Amino acid sequence: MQWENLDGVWQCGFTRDAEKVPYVDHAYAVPGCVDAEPGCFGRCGYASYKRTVVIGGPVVLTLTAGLHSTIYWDGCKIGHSDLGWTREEYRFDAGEEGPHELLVVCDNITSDKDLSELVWPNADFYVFAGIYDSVQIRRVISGEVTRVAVFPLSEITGEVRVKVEWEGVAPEQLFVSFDHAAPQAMPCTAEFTTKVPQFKVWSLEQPNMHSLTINGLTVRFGIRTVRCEGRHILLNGKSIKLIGYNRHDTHPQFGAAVPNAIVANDLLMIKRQGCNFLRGCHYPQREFILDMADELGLLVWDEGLSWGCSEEQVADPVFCDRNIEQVRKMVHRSINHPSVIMWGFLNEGAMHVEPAVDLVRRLNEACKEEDPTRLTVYASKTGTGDICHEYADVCSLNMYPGWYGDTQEPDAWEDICVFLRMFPEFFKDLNKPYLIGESGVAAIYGDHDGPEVRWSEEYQAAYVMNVLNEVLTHDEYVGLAIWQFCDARSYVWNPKHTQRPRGFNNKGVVNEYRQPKAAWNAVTERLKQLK
Ligand code: ADA
Repeated sequence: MQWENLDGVWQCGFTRDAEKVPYVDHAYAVPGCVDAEPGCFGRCGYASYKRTVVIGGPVVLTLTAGLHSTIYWDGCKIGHSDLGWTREEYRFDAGEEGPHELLVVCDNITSDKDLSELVWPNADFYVFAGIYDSVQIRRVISGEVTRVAVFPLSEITGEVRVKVEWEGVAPEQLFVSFDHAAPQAMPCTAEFTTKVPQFKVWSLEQPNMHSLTINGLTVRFGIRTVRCEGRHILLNGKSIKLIGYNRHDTHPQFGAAVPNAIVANDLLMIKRQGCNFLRGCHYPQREFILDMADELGLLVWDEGLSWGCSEEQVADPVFCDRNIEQVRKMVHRSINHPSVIMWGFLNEGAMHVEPAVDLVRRLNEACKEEDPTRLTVYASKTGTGDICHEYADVCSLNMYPGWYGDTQEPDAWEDICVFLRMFPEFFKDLNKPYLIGESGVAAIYGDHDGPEVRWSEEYQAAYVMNVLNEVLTHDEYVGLAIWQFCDARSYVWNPKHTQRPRGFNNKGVVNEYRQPKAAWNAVTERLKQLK
């Protein structure tokens, strides 16, 4: 199977007027978010990306865009997606062999009028009208193997379950090769179990990767297992503590189309600091992010897009179906990454109302149907009122004690830790791992007013260190994802976000250009003590 990469410089434009779409007035890089540019940023509207593609016959086009995207081929609509950040595939007949026009129209328009929307105006991260990842196209060739999924079954025996998909008529035989050894022929089958020859386990210390080639299609995978045992998470049979960050995939210059070199450096910073965990907040993670986590040895919580959904939304059938569709696509797409240990969904949703129970149960089932080998989780903000924890494998809460209260004075640090400790105690009868999915406070990069002054780097460092020490020194916690790795674009106009100076969520321990704040240095020093 041969994908043609369509990245490069496309015709492009941004307009606030739907009547003018498609609107192109200059050239722009793809992957890219034209509304990250000065002059477009902060405006609601439509971005059009256009280029010529030379191909013909039945094809499959794949891309990741946001928030909503519509695809046109020679002026005819061939697909639409409401699932921002989801890797979508569009199958169509490209027509005669020769040059054709590909047009992608996407928007950054969030709305609270439609309950089925996955992102509402109050979401605390900027939604870009862009093409977030590589655009690829391939010809449909009957009998061609198009997907190979590898499910590790045992880190002791190296046994794996393999699922194979192909176009149209099944191939006569499968030619199977692990790690580029001489292919072994076998009768064609959609599923089989086998042992990887001379296998090496994927671990945090030695993230060994393998490759599997079937009829010319090569995928990478890792042999590791993850499961819950009471309040522990076991990686390869050993209990682990997850320490790391929430990372928004964003950059002021590139929007949500963060170049690979910046992604690689972000994850390398996190790994070098001594962390082992990354929560990909709050949407499906792009392939390269997971590739880097695989290669560096980081454990990932990959998550469907749905931020702060309301009581009405969790009861809305379209919203529920859309959530399940996007989570299935996320799992299906990212199945071979050993770094991914948890599939997440419904960040800070209305988990205190009855309809949420059914939605969480269905989401958990969908994940397990696609992938029985990983855990499920959601980050709750409904505290002791949450009635859905029993339907996900890991219990996780987002905690900002003392930051969002109405006090201007910092709460006593011990009060904050006492508050945090209430929750693993309250939920201990679930007998599930308990993870702090978010905790942290904001600091303006360069503000050194001292540890008693909110918004200073020192105040943030003191807060983060108190939460980190609490988690490191108490077995009730299976881990912590600090909120957050880098400062991330949010919205400056939303009244709720008076706490978003510059239109950023400033809770990064590094700023938007990845320049460390005092909190980053404090965490680095603390984690050195663990070595
Ligand atoms: C919530 C939310 C995050 C961010 C955070 C904050 O926990 O899940 O996306 O908005 O609050 O910074 O307040």
